[in-house]
Amino acid sequence: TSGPASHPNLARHSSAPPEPPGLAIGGVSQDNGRQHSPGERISIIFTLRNQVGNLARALQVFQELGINVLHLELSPLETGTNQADVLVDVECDPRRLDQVVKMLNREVASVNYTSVNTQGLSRAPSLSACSSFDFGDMVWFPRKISDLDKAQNVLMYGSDLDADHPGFKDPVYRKRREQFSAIANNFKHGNPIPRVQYTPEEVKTWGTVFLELHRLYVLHAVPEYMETWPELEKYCGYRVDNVPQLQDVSVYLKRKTGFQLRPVAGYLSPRDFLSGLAFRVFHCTQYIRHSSDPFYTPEPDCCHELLGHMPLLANSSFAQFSQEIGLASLGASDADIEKLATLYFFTVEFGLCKQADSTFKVYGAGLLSSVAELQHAISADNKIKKFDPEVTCQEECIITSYQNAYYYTDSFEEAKEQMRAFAESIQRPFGVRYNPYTMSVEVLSNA
Ligand code: HBI
Ligand code: NLE
Ligand code: FE
Repeated sequence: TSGPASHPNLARHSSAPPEPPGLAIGGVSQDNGRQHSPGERISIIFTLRNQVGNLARALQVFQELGINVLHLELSPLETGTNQADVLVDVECDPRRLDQVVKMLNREVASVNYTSVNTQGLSRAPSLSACSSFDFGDMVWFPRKISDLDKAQNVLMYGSDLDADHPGFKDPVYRKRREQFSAIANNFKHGNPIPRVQYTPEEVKTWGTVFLELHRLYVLHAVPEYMETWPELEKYCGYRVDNVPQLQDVSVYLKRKTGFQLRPVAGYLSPRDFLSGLAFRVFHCTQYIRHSSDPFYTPEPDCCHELLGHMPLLANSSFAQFSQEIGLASLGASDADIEKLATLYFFTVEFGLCKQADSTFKVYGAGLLSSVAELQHAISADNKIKKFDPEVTCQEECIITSYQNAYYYTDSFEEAKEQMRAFAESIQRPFGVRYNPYTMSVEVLSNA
C-alpha cells in the first residue's frame, strides 16, 4: 500500500501551491502542510446508496472543505433499500456544520444526524459518543417526502374485507376494491393520483351522503370547517352528482396550505399516517362505502376523507397544527405513538368544541362523514366529556362502531393548543426540523 509520502497528492513540496488536505481515516493523520482550523469533534451520520463511487464522493466533501476525518464506520448494507449508514467523526468548527451538511446532501441519500461533541477532540471514539444513538435502537422514520413510499402499512381492510363489513358478501364491490388497492399500492411520490371513473351506483351513494350531511353541517359544523367549502365547490368539483378527484383536491390544497394527498388502500397504521402529516401529506382512501349503508361505514372511505378531513386541511392554522403533530410523531416510541394517535382520534376524528353561545359544534372528521354517528353524538349529551389529554389518551379508539364517549374543548383553538402541548412533551433523544425547500426533516442532536 502507498503511504502518504509516496502518494503524489500527499507529498510535501514546499515550493508547490498548497494542495487540499488529505483524508485521515481511523486517526491516521495525513497532513500536507496546511493548518487545520481549530475544531471540535463532530459526529455525522448519513445514508448512502450502494453504487460505485458514492462513498468516495461523500468523503470528498470533507477533503474539499479542508476538514480532517478522525473516524469512519459503515453499517452493513441494508438489503431492502440497498443503502448503508455511514458514521464520520470530523474535526471541524461547529459553525461550518451547516455548510458541511449542505454539501453532503448533494452527494448522499440523506444526512440523518449531526452532533457536536462538547467535550472537544479528546473524547474517546465516536461510537461511545453516540452510543445513545445507535443505528440499532433508532426507530426508522421517513426523512424525506419520497420515503413515504416505504411507510404504507395498511391495517384494514385494503381489498380484504371482514365478515362484518357491509360489502363483505358483494363480489362486485370486493372486485372493485381490488382496483383501488392497486392504484394505492402502485403509487409513488411525485406521480399524479390516477383519476377514477366512479360508477353510477357509487355517485348515487356519494350524493345521498352529501345531501344528508349538508343539512347537518349548517347546524353542527364549526365555522372553520364551513369557511373553505365554497372553494372546494369552485375548484375541486364538490357537488351532489360528482365524487371529487383526489388529484384535483391535492392540487388545490397544495396551493392553499401546502398539503398534498396520497392514495392509500385502507386504514393506515397510526405511525405511518402521522408521519405523512410531518411532510404535509394526507393519506386518502379513494374507494367509496358500500351502497347498503351510506350513513355509517366501519373504515375510512372517500366520503370520510373528502367530506370529513379536507375542509379543515384547507385552513392554514389547522394545516400547520397537523404538520406539528406529524413532526412530533417521527421516531417516537410505540407507547408515545399510541397516546398521540388516541388524542388525534378523539380530537381530529371525533372532537367537538364549545362556541361563544355555549352550544357544541363538531370538527371531528369521523362525525362529519357519518350521518348516523353525527346524529348520535349530538343527541347524547351524557356521552360528551371534557377533553383532558392525560385522561383521554387512555381511552380506547373504536374504529368499526360508534364511540363510547366524545370529547369537547372550550374552543377549537384550545383543542389544537392542548394537542400541541402534549406533542411537545414527547421525549426523544433528538429533535427534528422540517426543511420545506427540500421537503425533508433534519435530525438534530439533543446532546
Ligand atoms: N388511515 N386512510 C386513513 N385515513 C385516516 O383518516 C386515518 C388512517 N389511519 C390512522 C388515522 N386516520 C388516525 O385516526 C390516527 O390513528 C392517527
Ligand atoms: N365511521 C366513519 C363514517 O361512516 O364516515 C368512517 C370512519 C372514520 C375513522
Ligand atoms: Fe380520518
